[in-house]
Amino acid sequence: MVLLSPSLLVTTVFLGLAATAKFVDVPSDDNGVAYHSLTVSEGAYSPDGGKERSVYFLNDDFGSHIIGIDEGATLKASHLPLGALESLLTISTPFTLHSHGIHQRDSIWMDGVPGVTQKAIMPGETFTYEFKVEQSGMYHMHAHYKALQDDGMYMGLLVRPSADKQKPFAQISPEDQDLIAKAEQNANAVLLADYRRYTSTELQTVWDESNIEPLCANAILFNGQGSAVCPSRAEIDAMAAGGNYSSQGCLWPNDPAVIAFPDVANPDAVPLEIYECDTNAVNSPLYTIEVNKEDGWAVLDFVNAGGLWQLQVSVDEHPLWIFAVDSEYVDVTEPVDSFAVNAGSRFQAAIKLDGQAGDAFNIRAAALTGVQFLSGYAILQYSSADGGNTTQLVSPAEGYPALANSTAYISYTGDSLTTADGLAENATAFNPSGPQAAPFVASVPPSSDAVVDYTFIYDMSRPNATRYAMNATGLHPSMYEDSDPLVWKSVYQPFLDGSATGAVANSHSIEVVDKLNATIDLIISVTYAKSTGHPIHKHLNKFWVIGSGTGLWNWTSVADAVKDIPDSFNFNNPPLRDGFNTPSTFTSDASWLALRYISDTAGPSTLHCHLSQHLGGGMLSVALQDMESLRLPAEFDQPSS
Ligand SMILES: *[C@@H]1O[C@H](CO)[C@@H](O)[C@H](O)[C@H]1NC(C)=O
Ligand SMILES: *[C@@H]1O[C@H](CO)[C@@H](O)[C@H](O)[C@H]1NC(C)=O
Ligand SMILES: *[C@@H]1O[C@H](CO)[C@@H](O)[C@H](O)[C@H]1NC(C)=O
Ligand SMILES: *[C@@H]1O[C@H](CO)[C@@H](O)[C@H](O)[C@H]1NC(C)=O
Ligand SMILES: *[C@@H]1O[C@H](CO)[C@@H](O)[C@H](O)[C@H]1NC(C)=O
Ligand SMILES: *[C@@H]1O[C@H](CO)[C@@H](O)[C@H](O)[C@H]1NC(C)=O
Ligand SMILES: *[C@@H]1O[C@H](CO)[C@@H](O)[C@H](O)[C@H]1NC(C)=O
Ligand SMILES: *[C@@H]1O[C@H](CO)[C@@H](O)[C@H](O)[C@H]1NC(C)=O
Ligand SMILES: [Cu+2]
Repeated sequence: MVLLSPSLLVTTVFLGLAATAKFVDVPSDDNGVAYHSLTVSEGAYSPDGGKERSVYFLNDDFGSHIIGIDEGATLKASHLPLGALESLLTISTPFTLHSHGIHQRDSIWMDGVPGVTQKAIMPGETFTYEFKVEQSGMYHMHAHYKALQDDGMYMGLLVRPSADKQKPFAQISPEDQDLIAKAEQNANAVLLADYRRYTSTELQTVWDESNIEPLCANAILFNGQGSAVCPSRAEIDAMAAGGNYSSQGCLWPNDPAVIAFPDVANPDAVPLEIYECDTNAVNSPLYTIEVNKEDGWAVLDFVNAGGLWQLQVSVDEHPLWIFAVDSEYVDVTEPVDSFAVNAGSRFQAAIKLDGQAGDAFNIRAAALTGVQFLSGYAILQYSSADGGNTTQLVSPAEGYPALANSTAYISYTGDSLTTADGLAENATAFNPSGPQAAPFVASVPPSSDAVVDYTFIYDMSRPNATRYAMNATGLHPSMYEDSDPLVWKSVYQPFLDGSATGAVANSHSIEVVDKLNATIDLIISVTYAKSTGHPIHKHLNKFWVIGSGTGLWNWTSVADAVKDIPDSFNFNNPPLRDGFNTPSTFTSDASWLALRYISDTAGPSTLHCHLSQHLGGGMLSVALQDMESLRLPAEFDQPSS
């Protein structure tokens, strides 16, 4: 491993220039190792031309660092936090990076959860993540410490499938399948993220002081680029249907709909500027994906790397053939016009390049929430024919950046548009539980009456104004992130023998699975109203989404529930995912999600809500799986003192 010398590091000063996504191809060496040296640094930046704020850069890139490796490679990414250099360049916080969706079958100590699979990396330390990637598709790596992901600490990881892997492209077009496979190899990776002009630490302070969770983003970024959008008052009022929304399209902090704990809420402690749109930030250049009509097809790989909103995504006038979800090929039989991507999830789509050379089309991402109206934009630009000009972008209305004059499939709030809006046909949206979400290579869970070794029922609740819980009190980051990790025997043993005491044990969020290959049901039970949904993410291997519903989960097992409500379950072709949203509780007081998986890896399996403020509020649990067989390499085990 080559360490950069401090003098070299000082020269990597970022000047706050607009970031452009730099896709870095990381080929494997003769030993199959793809080595990528990574520097995490800190500085002031504004992606949209508005107020600067403190952010993190990965190799000087903001929100746009993406690497590509080949399936089967061993990725070695070395993180070199800048230590005692000048203050602008000093990363002042501990952190870890989690490789989201990567199985870590033989490398659980590389899963990147501080206090669970490793000790947090301290300022000035270096750490090398090294693991074999036996999967393919779109992934991301992101901070798993506090809500640092929201400050830009994330990057893309595109794993190109091996040539002999079975691919679903003949289902899209038998004659074009090779073109699509080629487009997949040259995919355009897009890291989506909601952006806020305030750091996660500043927002946490506002939350603590007001007892009102801040729920207002300022822009939606595509690979670190985006523009504020400040629709006119008339336009906001038309969307608001009588509600009182700010210029940023957010419900004000004194609105009962965003106050969960009225007795302790103090709206006056919330700086209202958080909720106002910055009209100076409207003309920032949009991220542009250039495509060439001669290629016939393009592939777009979207990741929701944001921590706040689920996003509805579409490309104007280009139906999306969604061929992989959460990096798993799905049964793609017809295209859709848009899809909803929950925080942490990935959608890979092929589009047919039916536009004309020089044409431009808008790519849209709309926040899916009742408490904010917000869309972000990027541009799909067809290269011009020789000497030709490309389409001029123009602002469609007051408060919008310059956009293409193309026809939308979704509204500013993410709803599908219809013939009533002038479309020839109603726009369609991907159904995450429908047949098109089924794995392409059949993967069937143990059946409805299977022997289930463990049923864990998680009460997704809000113990108080600043806390979220997976169960009981929740596992707040302050309870584990800075501690010795659960992979160490001295730390996990008390949980196995029942002698654990203290806050972590009392959180009732550490479960024990005593054998490998156990069949485990996870019931995610949301027991409070007005939840837009929790995007539940499981580390290590995937789960099957076997059921969901609204109303209170009142059974002790899936088998009992199947007897009462068989239509709420699917054991034939359920989605195979590593993240899935619980149903919203706007029209009922409760909802549930039933997930089934096989515990095929020895070690702690982390399960949590992927919304940063929920994770930061304590919505996390850990299953200690077959810990007796876990063998840590000496350098990751507890140092003997
Ligand atoms: C909307 O809320 C803001 C902030 O609390 C307040 O200043 C304004 O008067 C309210 N407008 C209406 C029409 O209620
Ligand atoms: C391209 O645009 C330039 C400047 O607007 C114009 O002079 C030129 O004629 C255009 N060329 C074509 C092929 O349209
Ligand atoms: C946008 O396209 C429509 C239909 O093609 C056209 O009528 C309209 O004039 C265009 N608007 C602008 C600003 O170019
Ligand atoms: C299209 O959407 C409109 C408005 O929601 C609805 O009334 C109509 O039935 C839909 N048409 C079709 C063919 O589904
Ligand atoms: C949730 O907490 C309760 C105690 O409040 C406990 O009995 C139960 O086992 C916990 N559930 C899980 C999945 O840990
Ligand atoms: C919420 O609960 C946590 C843990 O029990 C406690 O530390 C915190 O002070 C509570 N906050 C409020 C606002 O009650
Ligand atoms: C677990 O399942 C895998 C895959 O079926 C199998 O290879 C392995 O031997 C099993 N291990 C145990 C301990 O059951
Ligand atoms: C559980 O809920 C279902 C559906 O809401 C209902 O039909 C059933 O009666 C309930 N069972 C119990 C024991 O409350
Ligand atoms: Cu949540």
